[in-house]
Amino acid sequence: MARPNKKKSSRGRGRRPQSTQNQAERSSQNSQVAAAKEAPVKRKFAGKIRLYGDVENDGVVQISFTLPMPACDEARVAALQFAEKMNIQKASVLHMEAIDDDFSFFVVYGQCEAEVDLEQIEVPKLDHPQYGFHEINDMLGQKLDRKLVVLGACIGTDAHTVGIDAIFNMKGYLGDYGLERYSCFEAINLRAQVDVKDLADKIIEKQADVVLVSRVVTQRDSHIEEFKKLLAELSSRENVPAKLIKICGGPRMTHKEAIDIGYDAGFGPGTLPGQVASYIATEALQRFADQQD
Ligand code: B12
Repeated sequence: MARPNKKKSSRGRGRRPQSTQNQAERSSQNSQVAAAKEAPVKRKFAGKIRLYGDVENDGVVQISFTLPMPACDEARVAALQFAEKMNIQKASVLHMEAIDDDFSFFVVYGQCEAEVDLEQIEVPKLDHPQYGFHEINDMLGQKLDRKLVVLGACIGTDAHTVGIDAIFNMKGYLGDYGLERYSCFEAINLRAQVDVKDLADKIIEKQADVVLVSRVVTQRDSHIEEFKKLLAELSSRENVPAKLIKICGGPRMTHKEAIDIGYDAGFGPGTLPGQVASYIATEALQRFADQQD
């Protein structure tokens, strides 16, 4: 990638040297990441299970839904028929409420025979190591001769900035520093309502190493469509960095869905910036460390 290397002296600009940082501040800052850094959780479950209501394997379930009809006796029967068609037996309506003249809300209780075989469940997960803030800065500082350019945006008409801000914000999120705080990243948060064409322009202009894309509005799976639009836009452009790391995230995103649609990684609810930074560090070392002069 043709980008002039920045001098190593730019590392740590605007941040107190590590040695002068208060120990308590460092340990508190790293506490969230440390929690995530514990050994991978061993599976504590196996075999077939049923829904748990009052006692194990009773299959008891409570569901709620809305019907497009007024709350009335006919609606109550319709709700029970829906439950039956969903294989919920011995169903009873616990709660019916008018939520508008022509809509009714239900809570239905019943029993379901369905079983799930846990042995058959495979969930692709990110299995990179979890590093601390200082570890990442030191590691990338030593192995790359420049800062990684990390762009972020919440795309399309989506106005929700809080999620992408949580990942980028210098001050951090839940005690975990955001990417802007890392001396190894040039982190640029374009915030919300960013058109994918504008984001693609920026990726090319900055010759970004990483793009972080957010979608919080997910109605009718619009998040998936919007994430795909960015990929389509990038594939129609020239001079897109060949090794661009593409990450998407939001409250309804999983890593599996992200890789299924062509991203490198996906992050869901409760993501901490340090988890994203650890993934970027791991992936960047694999992709870029061999490009050093
Ligand atoms: C605050 C809020 C707003 C604020 C947003 C202010 C702002 N500057 O962002 C305002 C009032 C503007 C707003 C507007 C709307 N909102 Co709103 N809003 C919320 C609310 C209450 C909280 C969202 C939030 O801030 N969460 C906190 C952050 C930290 O969590 P997060 O977004 O999930 O992000 C985390 C992870 O998902 C992940 N993550 C997210 N993105 C990314 C990206 C990457 C790359 C990575 C690695 C990780 C990552 O990391 C983050 C930190 O852990 C939610 C309901 C809720 N309780 O979630 C509704 C909600 C998101 N809004 C909703 C709706 C419908 C709207 C409106 C369409 C309402 C309307 N009819 O006008 C408009 C949207 C207009 C538009 N053009 O987008 C719906 C969305 C429904 C859906 N499934 O699509 C929700 C779920 C409310 C609801 N139950 O109906 N909203």
